[in-house]
Amino acid sequence: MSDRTENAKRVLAAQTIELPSWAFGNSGTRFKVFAQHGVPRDPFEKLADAAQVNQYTGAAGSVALHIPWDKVDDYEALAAHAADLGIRIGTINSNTFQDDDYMLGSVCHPDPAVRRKATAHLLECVDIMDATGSTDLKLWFADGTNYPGQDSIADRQDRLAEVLAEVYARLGDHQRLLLEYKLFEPSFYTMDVPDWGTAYAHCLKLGPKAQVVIDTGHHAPGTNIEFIVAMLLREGKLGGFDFNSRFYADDDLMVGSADPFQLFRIMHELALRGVVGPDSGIAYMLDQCHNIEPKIPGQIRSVMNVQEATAKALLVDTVALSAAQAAGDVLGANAVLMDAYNTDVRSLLAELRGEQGLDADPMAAYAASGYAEKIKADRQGGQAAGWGA
Ligand code: RM4
Ligand code: MN
Repeated sequence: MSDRTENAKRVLAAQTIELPSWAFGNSGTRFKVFAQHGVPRDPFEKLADAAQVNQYTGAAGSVALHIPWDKVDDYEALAAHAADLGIRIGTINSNTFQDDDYMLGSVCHPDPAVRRKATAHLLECVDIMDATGSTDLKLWFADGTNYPGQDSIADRQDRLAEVLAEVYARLGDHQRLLLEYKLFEPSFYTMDVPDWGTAYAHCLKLGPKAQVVIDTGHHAPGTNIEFIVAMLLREGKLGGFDFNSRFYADDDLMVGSADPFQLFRIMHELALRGVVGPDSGIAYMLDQCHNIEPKIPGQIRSVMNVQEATAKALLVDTVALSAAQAAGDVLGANAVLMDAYNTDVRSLLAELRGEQGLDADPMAAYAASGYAEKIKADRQGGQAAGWGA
């Protein structure tokens, strides 16, 4: 086995990808939420489903919560339940976009009372981090405007900065604030955090515990995301990823399904800098919805897609690449990259799984386990978790 393959296996064995609790509940588009049988009815059952993904991939040991969707009376009990299942609670995601009060925004709203309410929610999320042992607070704001003149662009930034500073001050030494940007939707004229530059500017002002999150679905079509990755890494401000894929807008499809080459290019930038592993300070997670496909295998497939892109990125012959780049060998450099991308890494990953005591084929192993049939039979009655609940 070549050194590169061996190194790839070592890095892949340690790689972890966080799962979003909301991927296990019912979801849909703004036209229709499709109910599936056997979906979790509470956060405890969401964790149980997430643990299945970890059981068959060995690479998904943590779950992100979304508050208030995952509100429980006893967060210590929820964290203990996760530990019993061999996983842990990861990022805490705030939600200031589903309350009537937030029609004109939350932390950027012109009314100080609404801003206060949103701030209180964010501070509550930090309390939940304390109770669950979570270290990352992920902030995504639906704030923005639909019409020119609707509100002051600059004043909204001041309001945002003020709230962020208050939340930042509440963080413990080991906790971080991860700020996520999104170009458009739900607002269409301006979003208050539309791009990485805005997120970066706020994080820079806040301090070292504030970092930027890249959601792969949150850019204009054609945006070179790997360039953003390289820039944020260079500035030490890349805090995490929300992986998914898109054809048109924020489609939240399975990562690597629409554009596996883009995912490879992103992983290449990360592999070059040696920041693929769990100690990198980069929170890698999925942020997807499975509207028409079964959810647990959808998550398993997504984890595998990230692993495949990572494996290919780790197989890039970086010595040959640097030599070709230094020599100005345009075609040679490109060929080195494409060689890695065109490598079939499925057998390497199957072999690795065997070494880890996992089934070589996680999709087949899950399908054969009977878990899907069991939850369909067991989860009768109660209210299925779903979009907006
Ligand atoms: C947003 C954003 C957030 C996610 C919500 C559900 O578009 O991507 O990260 O928490 O959706
Ligand atoms: Mn996201």
